[in-house]
Amino acid sequence: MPTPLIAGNWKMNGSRALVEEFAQAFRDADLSPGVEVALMVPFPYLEAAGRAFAGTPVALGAQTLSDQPAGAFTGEVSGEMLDDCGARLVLVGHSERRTLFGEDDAAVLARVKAALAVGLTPVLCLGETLEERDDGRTEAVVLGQLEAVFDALAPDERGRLVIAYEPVWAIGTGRTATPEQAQAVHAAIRERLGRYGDALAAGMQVLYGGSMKAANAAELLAQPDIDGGLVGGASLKVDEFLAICQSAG
Ligand code: G2H
Repeated sequence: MPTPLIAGNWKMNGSRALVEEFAQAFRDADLSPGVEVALMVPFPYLEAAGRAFAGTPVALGAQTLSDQPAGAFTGEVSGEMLDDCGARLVLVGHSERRTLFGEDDAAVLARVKAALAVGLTPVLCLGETLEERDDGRTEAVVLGQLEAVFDALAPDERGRLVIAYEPVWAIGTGRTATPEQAQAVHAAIRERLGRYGDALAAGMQVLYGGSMKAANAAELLAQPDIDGGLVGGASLKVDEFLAICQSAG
């Protein structure tokens, strides 16, 4: 069984004060050592968060990265810069990046490779829209997004990713996939990962994201193929996020 991972995605929210509030709470928290915790904070807070989270169980993450290593790309942030600021993980292919910023499968793959090149753990996000689900295309879409990356990676690279399944219709809507709906897709993801090796499939952390909160985390995390959560809105409230982390242990 993979170690459970609860990753908070602050999106374009937060402040220095919130970083300090989380650091204090996690310094004092009674968390099971069997749970991994990460917070994906906005770029400007990375360095402060890296310092503040030192000595806590919280690993630092970012929300995206450039596909380029350096150069004349105004406004972009490279993987090496994230690493330099202490980030260990980075989201890639979040549905907001795919839909609002036009990142297609090729762009997602390029960012996964850029993250791997500097030793960051890419958290590869997959998910179908409501229209795709209603058309019965959930697995085709999600597994297609998975294969677009995994087919192009070397065997030794594949095991360095984390996967997050986030049904687009459940993101920030308050509408959560039922545990059974989520488990069905997670099982399909793990089965497809088996094409790249049984050990890889068994060891891969596959997180659920989409309106996860303290009230529904335990039943989602109890599903056999759900190895953690990618938490958006509920990761902005320290008590709520801590409760989710506790329910994973
Ligand atoms: C999905 C999730 C975190 P929320 O985007 O990535 O956000 O929990 O607010 O649905």
